[in-house]
Amino acid sequence: MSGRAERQTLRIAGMHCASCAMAIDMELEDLPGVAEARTSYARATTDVAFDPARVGLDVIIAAIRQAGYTAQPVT
Ligand SMILES: [Cu+2]
Repeated sequence: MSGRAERQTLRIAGMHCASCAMAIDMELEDLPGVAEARTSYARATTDVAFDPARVGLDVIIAAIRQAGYTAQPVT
């Protein structure tokens, strides 16, 4: 573990129930470099913690898109 973690909130579009949020968490936590993903269906956001040396935000957003949703970084 490098101990370096970056946190980012993403706004998610396309979720229609709480299991969509769980599906996104599982997809993201399968990615090497992602430490934690917490998706809220109610808030339509994902809070993701990742090691920027191992995985980029573009890869995270692509994985969400692959699962059938869209993601936009919240600044
Ligand atoms: Cu759903």
